[in-house]
Amino acid sequence: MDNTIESACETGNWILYDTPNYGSNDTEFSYRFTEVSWCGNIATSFRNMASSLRYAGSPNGLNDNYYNLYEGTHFRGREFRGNTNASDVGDLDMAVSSLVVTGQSSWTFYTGLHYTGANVCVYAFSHPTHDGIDLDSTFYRNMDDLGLPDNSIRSVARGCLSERVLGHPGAERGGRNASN
Ligand SMILES: [Ca+2]
Ligand SMILES: [Ca+2]
Repeated sequence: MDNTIESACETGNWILYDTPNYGSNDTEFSYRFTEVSWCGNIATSFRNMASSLRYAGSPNGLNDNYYNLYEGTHFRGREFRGNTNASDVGDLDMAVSSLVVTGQSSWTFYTGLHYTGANVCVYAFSHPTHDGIDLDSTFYRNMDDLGLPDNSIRSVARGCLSERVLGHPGAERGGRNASN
């Protein structure tokens, strides 16, 4: 199916890449979906381009609390992910350039090991729902949007432990792709 995908039916957070191996080259384009039971055409700008794809979010439940950190901007390259506190982020130490948060919990990201340094708390911004099935997620394509220096994240804690908060809890759920 290389370079042939033009439409899709999907649920959850999916990221498509122009090249194999999830766009390990930092100049490549990526394209993302955050949907529940959606079918449709892929944007013309990315039609017949996808050469790899991967899922962001929990492997266990659609709206389980989870985070995905990426080495490249736009969710490219190597990944560090989890659903619990991480006092370090393994191979992505001082390398994170984009991230995804899924679920109703907030997560706090730190520029120091063991939950120290500059920090920011992130709640989901996007709240699609369909037939009573909910998804909450947020994509930060670069660190500018998060307000932290590029390649600075070193640890992650569950919950809102920062004075700086992006998004908020208890967001209203509207129709498909409702945001707040
Ligand atoms: Ca391609
Ligand atoms: Ca990086």
